Amino acid sequence: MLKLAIQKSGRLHEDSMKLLKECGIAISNGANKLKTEASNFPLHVFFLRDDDIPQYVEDGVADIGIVGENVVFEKNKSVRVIEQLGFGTCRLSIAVMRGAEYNNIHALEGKRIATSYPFLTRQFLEKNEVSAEIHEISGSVEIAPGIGLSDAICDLVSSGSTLLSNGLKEVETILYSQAVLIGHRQFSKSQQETLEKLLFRVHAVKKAKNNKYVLLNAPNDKLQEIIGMLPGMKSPTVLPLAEEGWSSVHSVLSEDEFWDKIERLKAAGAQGILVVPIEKMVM
Ligand code: PRT
Ligand code: ZN
Repeated sequence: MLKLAIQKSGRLHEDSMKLLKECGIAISNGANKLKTEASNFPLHVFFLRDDDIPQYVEDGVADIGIVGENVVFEKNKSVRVIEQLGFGTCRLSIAVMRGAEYNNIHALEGKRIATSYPFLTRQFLEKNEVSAEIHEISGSVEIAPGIGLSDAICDLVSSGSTLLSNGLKEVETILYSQAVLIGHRQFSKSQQETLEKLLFRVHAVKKAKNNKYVLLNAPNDKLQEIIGMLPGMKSPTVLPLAEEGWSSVHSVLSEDEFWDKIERLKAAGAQGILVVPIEKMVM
């Protein structure tokens, strides 16, 4: 039995639940519960505040957890990052008033910086040999300069619209973050086996998200050229069509090469191109 901690509510809750579902793990939504049990996998799920997850994992109250790297590095507990999960992406940045003069990091010398990330902010300033006053506040950090509480802030940014609407500009990025699976350091043999089972499924889900299944019709005289453009898991599948002189080609394309390849396939004579999302991909 493995105990997994996920965020009870907030930005990572939905995606964490979705990942479990995509891994075929059935749990009831526990938004109002502390704990639930998967019905088809040896997993208990705890619903906690994200800030508490590294501590619970370090203490072994939970064996593994899903939390932002920003929280993992800020809390600096004895846990290990097992896998990056690709959601909850954001960055931890320093921002100053839009009108403030800022040439380089030394503009922060002697300034007051409001943040909920005192550890990472201090570490960054020390690394850059800047001494500034850190004011730890727990919420609405972005309003601090506007009300005269600080000269700068260090906070999470995703779209940048919060900074913009508070008259702030981003000047330094301390960390790029995404949700990660963390774990403590002493798994029993059976826990390790369960973790490996879970990771096998997580990898299949992640891989599928980065790939598309492509089906297309190709005239036989262009077949070799078209096949040459397609990787496939081993090589593309080619089936004859009912219409003489044509074949159906099936393959898998990765997201980043997708648009470029589709254009080239069309130019080479491919027709009726269908692109289908892949649910799981096991290599
Ligand atoms: O209640 P609990 O303590 O569990 O939740 P929380 O309120 O501390 O965290 P929550 O749900 O806000 O965020 C959970 C995690 O989501 C964070 O630790 C990050 O790993 C990740 N994440 C991704 C973000 C953002 N993007 C994000 N944009 N967390 C917060 N923000 C906030 C940011 O603090 C700022 O206020 O959104 C605002 C900026 O967004 P933009 O789009 O305007 O730039
Ligand atoms: Zn929190």
